[in-house]
Amino acid sequence: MKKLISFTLVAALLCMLAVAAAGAVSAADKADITINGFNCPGNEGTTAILTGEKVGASLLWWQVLVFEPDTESGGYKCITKTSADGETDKTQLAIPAGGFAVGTNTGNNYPDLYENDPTKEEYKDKPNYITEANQAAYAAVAATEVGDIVYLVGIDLEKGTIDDNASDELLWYQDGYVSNAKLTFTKPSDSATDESENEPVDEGEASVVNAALGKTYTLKGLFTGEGAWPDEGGTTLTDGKGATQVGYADPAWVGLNLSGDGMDTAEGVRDKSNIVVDLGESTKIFKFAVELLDFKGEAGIALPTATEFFYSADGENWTSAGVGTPETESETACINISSLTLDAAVDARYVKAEFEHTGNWVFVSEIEAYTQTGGTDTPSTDTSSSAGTSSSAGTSSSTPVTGDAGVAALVIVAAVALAGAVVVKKAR
Ligand SMILES: [Ca+2]
Repeated sequence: MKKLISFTLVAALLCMLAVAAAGAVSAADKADITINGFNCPGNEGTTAILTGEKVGASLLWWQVLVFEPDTESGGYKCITKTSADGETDKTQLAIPAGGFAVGTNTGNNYPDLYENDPTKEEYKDKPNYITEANQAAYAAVAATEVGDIVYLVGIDLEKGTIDDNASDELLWYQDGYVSNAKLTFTKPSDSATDESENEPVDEGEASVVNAALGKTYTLKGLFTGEGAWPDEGGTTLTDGKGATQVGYADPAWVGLNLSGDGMDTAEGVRDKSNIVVDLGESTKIFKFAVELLDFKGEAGIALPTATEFFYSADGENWTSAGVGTPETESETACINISSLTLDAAVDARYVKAEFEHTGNWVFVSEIEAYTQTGGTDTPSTDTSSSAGTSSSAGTSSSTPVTGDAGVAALVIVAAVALAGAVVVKKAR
């Protein structure tokens, strides 16, 4: 069984939702809770797993959720929710056997506080603990209700570890920090994203993974002038998170401009911007994708006239893999994917997406390069649905289905029934 982890359907869903009226929100639609700490009640700006018999710390300004194992779902059920009101002491909050708590706080921006009040010596020389990723996790905890079921991804409760890139030099609130650890509201397929709770993968079973996830990259055309849409910390485009807003206000977007860094701005030249990802080692890649803001030219933002994908062994000599195709056809502005699937995988240490600009701006939120691991079949994106995902899988058999996407597919079916106007091309 092959699986594709893709933002394709999520983007399609967002396009559809722009048309369809918002439906009922089930637990499965809730945003993942990204985890950036483990048993660290002294940290600011953290969303951490807490284990033990009790929470054991007052955590007055933290939201805390408590979960117990749920045998029926195979996940964990939220049994207690407490607020960050500055008064509720969580010290005695019990954690059930085999369960855990999640604590989250926003932290302080000390440089800002100190600037506003230089008499406060205690603010001096302390960092800004407020990060976008943790703010999102804080909001996701707030949206969680007692009775919700969550699943662990990249979290080992027994070892007390999470799958992130923290080190002595790189801390959870610093630029460049990436965490793959999260609580999801939909059951993950037994894919490579879940390293902790997987059943053993059968011999010969293939799984498709995004080799660009969490990797470093360089940009040509990043606009750094006034009104920039910056690339915060150089991780935005491989953090596995797509945009959620059809508009440039979403910080998930990075703005590449005809007059951005490294662009040839000579009269009559329309230089091409690009993203180059270092995959770290030679990797067999069979599919490339970028998520783009399809803004129909508004504010100078449009899909590129062409998105060409390249690969290289040394980062200097490039071979074109071909030109990507937008996966969504929409009359209205939307989040779109330009992707390219190859007949045969190529060896790539570096991959590049090069944009021929239609407007001044290309807004991009993610680049992906897919490889297939553990399988004996030839690479393909003709994925079958994984067992145990939503019943909608059967209605979209040619569509890649993951735990998330299964839900997306269900909502898309509903949205099509409601709207009936927008054509969504299925990924090939
Ligand atoms: Ca991203």
